[in-house]
Amino acid sequence: MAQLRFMTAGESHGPALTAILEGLPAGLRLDLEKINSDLARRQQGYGRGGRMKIETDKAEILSGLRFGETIGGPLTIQVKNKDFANWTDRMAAFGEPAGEKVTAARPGHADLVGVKKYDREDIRDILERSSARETTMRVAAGAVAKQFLSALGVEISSRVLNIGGVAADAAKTDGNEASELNCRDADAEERMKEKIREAKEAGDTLGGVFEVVVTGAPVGLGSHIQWDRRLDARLAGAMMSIQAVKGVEIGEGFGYTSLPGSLAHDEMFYDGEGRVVRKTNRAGGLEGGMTNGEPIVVRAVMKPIPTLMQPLHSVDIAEKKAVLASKERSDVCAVSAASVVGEAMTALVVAAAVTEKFGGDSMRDLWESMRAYRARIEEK
Ligand code: EPS
Repeated sequence: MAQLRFMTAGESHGPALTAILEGLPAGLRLDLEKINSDLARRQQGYGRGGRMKIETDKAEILSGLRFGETIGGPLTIQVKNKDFANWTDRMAAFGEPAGEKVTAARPGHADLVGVKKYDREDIRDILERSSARETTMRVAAGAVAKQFLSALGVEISSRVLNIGGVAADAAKTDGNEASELNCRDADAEERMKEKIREAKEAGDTLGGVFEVVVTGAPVGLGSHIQWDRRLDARLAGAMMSIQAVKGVEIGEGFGYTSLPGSLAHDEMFYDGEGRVVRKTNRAGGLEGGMTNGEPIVVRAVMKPIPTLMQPLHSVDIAEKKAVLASKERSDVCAVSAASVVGEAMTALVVAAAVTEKFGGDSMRDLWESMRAYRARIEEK
């Protein structure tokens, strides 16, 4: 039984970015527009840099799909880098090295460790792959996973909760889902934009917090049986794998610090029809590493982007002397983009757990297996 898995390839200024998804059941209808609209959502956001003006990311499907339906083979997705046209000499696969080497490392980036570990002299060999441009393919693959989950009644959304210390009121929902910063508190979004404007003027960058919510996931994805089968662990790992993410919490998360046990859990009651219901969801939809039927709630904190227009003190690896870090074109704040990447990573992890639990070489088999399981669960 193939569990859904994926890989990405490509450099930020190389010819193209690629993702391969394996383990999608045959018979899933895919809408290219839904992939492209998530790619566009990832590109938008107040505080994004110049690169987003160059690119209009569009997905091409190179394998695994015929006439809009998956056929069981690996799905290959490609997004071309328009900017490659300006980098053909410096990013050529063959030929003589061109362009100046990048030798001033940026604190907080993969630059210094990367050149040491991979025995390179040009930091560009590292930054091209460590760049958050790679998240384009996570979003493309995630948009496929979202369509797969949606066909099973599972939906995923995200929102930004904090940028540079400006917190949104989590209870507010007057913000537009398609707003520039993906914040549901319209008032806070204006203050976040002001904060980003100030940071930009100061040559600085900002981080923040985003939240991803999954609804409709069946009970029992993941398992308490082994550490690496716990779904909360897999979600946390997937979130931490997003460039610049430094912390993850599920449900009440770090808030548990100030709650006694009597207020920390989600009490269970029977409704009139013998179903177990809860009044709270502090566990964030996960108990014992398994989904419990409540919405899955994951939050992540993104550190401020380490490429600064007012660079930090650092070192030049060629001359072995003190310098200011290199100034690459970059974003002032990419938390709203990260929220779209968070949706994608969550979708990929939940979709993998679904294929693990229900198997199915075809969507028909999978629907049948899920239906029978749900019927048994209902009887409990
Ligand atoms: C990004 C593309 C990159 C950066 C940014 C994110 O493009 P370029 O390097 O050509 O400007 O704008 O990458 C980083 C912030 C980073 O630290 O690497 C993208 O597509 O999201």
